[in-house]
This record gives sequence, structure tokens and C-alpha cells, in this order.
Amino acid sequence: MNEIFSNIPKVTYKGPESSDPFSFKYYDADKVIMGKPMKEHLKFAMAWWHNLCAAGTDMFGTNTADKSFGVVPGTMEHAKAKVDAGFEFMQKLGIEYFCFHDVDLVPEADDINETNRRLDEITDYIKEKMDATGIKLLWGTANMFNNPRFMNGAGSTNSADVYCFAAAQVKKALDLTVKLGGKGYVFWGGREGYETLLNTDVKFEQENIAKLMHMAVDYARSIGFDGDFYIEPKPKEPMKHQYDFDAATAIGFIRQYGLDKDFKLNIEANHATLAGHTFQHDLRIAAINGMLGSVDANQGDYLLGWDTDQFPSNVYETTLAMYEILKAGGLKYGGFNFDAKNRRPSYTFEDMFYGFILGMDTFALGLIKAAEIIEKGTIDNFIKERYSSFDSGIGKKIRDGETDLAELADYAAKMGRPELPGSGRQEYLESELNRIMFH
Ligand code: XLS
Ligand code: NI
Ligand code: NI
Repeated sequence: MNEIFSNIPKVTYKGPESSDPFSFKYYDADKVIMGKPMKEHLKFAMAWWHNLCAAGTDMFGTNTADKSFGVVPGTMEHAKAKVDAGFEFMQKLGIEYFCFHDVDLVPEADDINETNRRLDEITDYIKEKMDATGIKLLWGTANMFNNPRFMNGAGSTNSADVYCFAAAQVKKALDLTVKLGGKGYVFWGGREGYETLLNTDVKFEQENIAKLMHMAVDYARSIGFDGDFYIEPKPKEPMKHQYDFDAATAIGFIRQYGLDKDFKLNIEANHATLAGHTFQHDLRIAAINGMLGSVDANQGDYLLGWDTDQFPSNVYETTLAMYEILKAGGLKYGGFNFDAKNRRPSYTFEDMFYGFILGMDTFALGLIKAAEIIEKGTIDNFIKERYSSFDSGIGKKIRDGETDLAELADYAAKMGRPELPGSGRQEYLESELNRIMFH
């Protein structure tokens, strides 16, 4: 088979002093950090859609990149060329996982039976490549937002026929996920939301989404899927109001509808920032609720209000993200899926590699710095000390749930007036963080 990225060598770790653009400066796969090699902390994945399908089209212009890989797009031959390109790409970067939507893999036919036949054919081919290379599937999903039939949502649609179609796609995507050994299945509800309440029954729509998810769980378990389901929160875009607004909202939904045994969250950095949070915030909310499943690794632009899906470059953000993930004990079945794409003017094959090198190095550096934060202990110790009034006396009684309002009121009455709580020391802590970042 012909090499597709023939002028690009295998990318290896050469360290921060290296000026070789096709080398990692920080990502050193086998380097041990806090008892585990980097590649086990950072299970990086390639998103089929951005890397092999998206070619730079935006609202105002067509493709800038050529992702035909030498064959006519929209054919099964092209679908296979994408598999070849994807596996060569992952091998050159040492990426061990990928993620897909059904229709990223093959062109959708008019008849679902033909689409499914194509999916069977392409996944046979993908499976061969997986067996030959050891590359694995991180998670699968169904694209239930692109086709016009999903204009009013999939699980939340007003059309029972469209709902059935969504169910059929979920069923098939689960079959494929199991066939390829994936340990995750994602629901990103891009069209699950509304534009106006003048035409929308929110309660009914949410109940129907939950029913679809329950049916998905039942079916998946019946065919041997033992991984995790994930909801991927996002506040808006394409819909004005999306039901899975942020981590807290999605957790409420999962619990409300009794899905908490099977569902966790897939937290995407830019979705958190679109919701008005930091990436770190949504990771923390997921973690403290036992729902930190996986990560869509990208970043947004604080000056823009949409999902720019950029490769991560902000080391502060990845450091604080990795701090959350290390403190949570890591991701069980999850990983770091680069749901990220090159900027439109970065249209060459070289740019595809630069994007991943940037992203992988940014997370590797974040991991190194996060481990230093934890090993140094300044922040953790400060936080512990900050709540130390709950370690003894009346504070301990509160912590242990062994008091009541009357006792506390009595305590307050005897005290007269509390001292001011200790200083938050934010500026000091930020300096300490800088010291770790830049020593
Ligand atoms: C879009 C989402 C999407 C999901 C998978 O904003 O991030 O790419 O990750 O459907
Ligand atoms: Ni995503
Ligand atoms: Ni996104």
C-alpha cells in the first residue's frame, strides 16, 4: 500500500531543546509520572470526523484542505482510503485510539439497509487494521445532528418516525462499537434542545431522550457491551438551548431518569467554556459526582462564542485539567479524544501533524506540571488547612452530621461574633502556581 503522508517521518520524543518540528518536545510515551507511563495517563485518540473528513468548510466558504487521499470522495473506495490514512497517521504519531460517528466512516445511502451494509464492510476493514497495529477504539457514536431529518432533534424530535430512525442508528453504532471492542459510547445531543418554547414540550422531549438512552443501555448490555455510556454536555450550538447544558445539568438529568449506573460524562474543554465555566470546573463537577468518564481534548477562543474546536495550546488549562484528573484517580475507560481541527488556513498534511503534536505536547506538559503541583502539596495543604475548623469541636460535629440547628444557634449565641474566616490567599497561590509552571 502507498504511503499517504510520505514526506512525514514517525514522530518521536526529542525533548524541548529540539527544533525538529516533527518531534515531541514533552510527550515522552514511556516516561513514568506518578507511577504510570505518560501514555497510560494520556490515552490519546484521533477523532475520525475532524482529522479524516473535515476539510476547512465554514459558514462562509468551502474546503481549503484536500482530504480525498487520492480517490473520489463519497465512494467506498474513499472510505477505505480514509482508513488507510487514519491508521498511517495514528501510527506515525503513536496514537493508540480513535473515535467515530457512523457516518464519518462511510457515505450515507438513501436506504438505511445499504448504509448498514457499508458500515459492516468498512468495519471489517478497520478491524483488520486494528488487529495488525494494536490500535483500539476509544468510543463510538451515531451522528444524529447532520441529516435534515434531525432538524428538531433525535431523541427529542416531534416525529415518531425520526425517533425510530435515531434508534436504528444508535443500535447499529452500538453493534459497531462492540464489534471493534470499544469501551465507550457517546451521546452528544447537538440537536437535543430547542429554539423557542412557543413550539416545544420540554418535559416530553427530555423523557423521550431518557427512554432512548435506557433502550440503548438495555440493548448494549444484551450484546455484551461492558463499557461506559457518556453524555457530552454542551450549552448551545447548534441549538439555542441544549438540554445537556453543562456537567451539573447533565448529572441532574442522568440521576432524574435513573441512568446513573451506566452513564458518565465526556467533558469537552470548549463546551465547558461556552457554558461560562472553566474546563477545570466541569471536570471537578463530574469527578465529585463519580461521573468523570472521558475527555474531548480541545480549546476554544475566549473572544468567540462558538465551538472553535482548536488543538489545545494553553498549558495553564491542561495543567489544571490534569490536576483534576490525577486527583480523581484517572479515567477508567476514557481517554483524550482530540475533538479538534486545524484552522482553515492550515490546510496541508503537515498541519494535521502539527495540530496533534501541539495537542499531545500541551497535555503532556500539563500532566508533568499537575504532578508537580500534587507532589509539592502547597495547594492541597492550603485547602486542607482552610477547612480545618471542621476537624474538631463543633466543626467536627457538623462534618459528621451529629448536630442540629438548635445546638448551632446555641453555640453562636455563646460566641457572640465569629472571627473573619482565614484569608483566601488567592494571589499567593497563583504565584506558587507560576513558580511550578515556569521554574
Ligand atoms: C460537537 C461535539 C461532537 C461530539 C461527538 O460539538 O463535540 O463532535 O464530540 O458527537
Ligand atoms: Ni466533542
Ligand atoms: Ni464540540
